[in-house]
Amino acid sequence: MYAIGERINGMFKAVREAIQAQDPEPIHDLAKQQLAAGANCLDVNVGPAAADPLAAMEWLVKAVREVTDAPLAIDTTKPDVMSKGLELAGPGSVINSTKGQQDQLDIFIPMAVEHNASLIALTIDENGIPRDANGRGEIALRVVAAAMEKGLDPDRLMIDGVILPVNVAQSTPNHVLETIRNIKVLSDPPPKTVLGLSNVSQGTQLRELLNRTYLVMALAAGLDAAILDVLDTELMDAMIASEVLLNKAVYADDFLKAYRA
Ligand code: THG
Repeated sequence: MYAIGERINGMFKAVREAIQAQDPEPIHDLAKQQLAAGANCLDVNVGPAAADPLAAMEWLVKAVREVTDAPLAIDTTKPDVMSKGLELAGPGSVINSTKGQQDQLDIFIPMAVEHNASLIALTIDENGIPRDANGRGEIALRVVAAAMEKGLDPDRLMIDGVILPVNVAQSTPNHVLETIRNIKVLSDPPPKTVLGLSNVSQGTQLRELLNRTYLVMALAAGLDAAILDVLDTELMDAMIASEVLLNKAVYADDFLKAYRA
């Protein structure tokens, strides 16, 4: 599974304060810790409270780049902020994210091609989040067609079925699992699938238990990537055990250690 570390996000107080104070130390630490914990890529989000999101993204990406060349997922809805983030992060980055309506695809698909980036597309459009897996699949199909038309490889496209907190929308986890399974047969080769895992447990009790249980279920449904808390050791252990049980990593008696190495 492609692990995208979620922790460099202005939603977290420590990150928000580091951005405000222009103190790169906490950002350096979060980048290094997440990579050491197994992140393949780092999500970079200035948070909803940033006064000047463009300047904040510029500072944040530069701060991360002071300690690592790892791929970054630039997490913003704003095209100008995305463009600046991609430029500073360099090729091999991830656009996180576009919605599925045509006007958004017309902006973000060419941006992905131009910057040699991957693209996360949410199964949301001008009508909001679909009620079920069929609605999500329809948007995904539209995105796949638009990507083909504009020359973005399906393996550089990641479809996000949009998970919601289980305490608010209890049927959503099932709809998203069904969406992941359906996307595998959308095209040949199919696009990748991704989730913002922690969304499933926002505002609930026993968050870690819900997160790791849902990750295992989503991996069994064929999930390729997740934005998740890689610093949660039990979560990463469950991910590794799933890879072994799904025959995607070789079993060895010390499989946790072997995978981490
Ligand atoms: N899909 C895509 N990108 C995403 C999401 C998604 N990016 C943002 C988000 N969702 C994934 N990242 C997070 C990061 C943190 C939390 C949830 C998802 C989180 N934060 C604590 C909370 O809200 O309770 C903050 C607690 C604190 O303040 O310390 O849970 O779905 N493509």
